[in-house]
Amino acid sequence: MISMKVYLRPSDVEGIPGLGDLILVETQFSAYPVSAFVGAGTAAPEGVVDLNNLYGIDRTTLRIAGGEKSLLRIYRGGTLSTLLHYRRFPASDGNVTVAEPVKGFFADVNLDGRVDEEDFAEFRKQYRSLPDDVAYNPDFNFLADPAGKVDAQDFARFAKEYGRTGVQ
Ligand SMILES: [Ca+2]
Repeated sequence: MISMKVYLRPSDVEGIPGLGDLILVETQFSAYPVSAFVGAGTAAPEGVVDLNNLYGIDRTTLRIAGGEKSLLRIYRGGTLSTLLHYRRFPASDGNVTVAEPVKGFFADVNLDGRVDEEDFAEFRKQYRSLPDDVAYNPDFNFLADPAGKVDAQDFARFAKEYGRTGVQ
């Protein structure tokens, strides 16, 4: 099982933050995504996704070794915006555990091993966004600064890595 905390905007502190958000987990190894509601069976703003419900192409339970690429899509109930988080599945020891999905190298946004124009296209969508914007995605605040804006400093960090291949 994986546990994903959804991003809460600074102005979301009122009420029950994150409640009503839907998490969808997709991986290339399964044609069928799995979903979970944030707060169902756990405390918001966390959503727990049962990876035992992932089915492989042969329609049997997908065996997860850990490290497989996945895309977590967060449909935000309050704002109707969608946040995309590229992650890898945590390593599994065969027991039932709850772990957070693993981030990759920051500049290889889509985790395909290359820092290229596809990553830049994702970055560009987030450029100049602020922590309170409905589509703000903290994955793109490469340089953790107090203001949190996705700005020229983040772009500079990204640009330094541009063109890299074989990124783990
Ligand atoms: Ca990439």
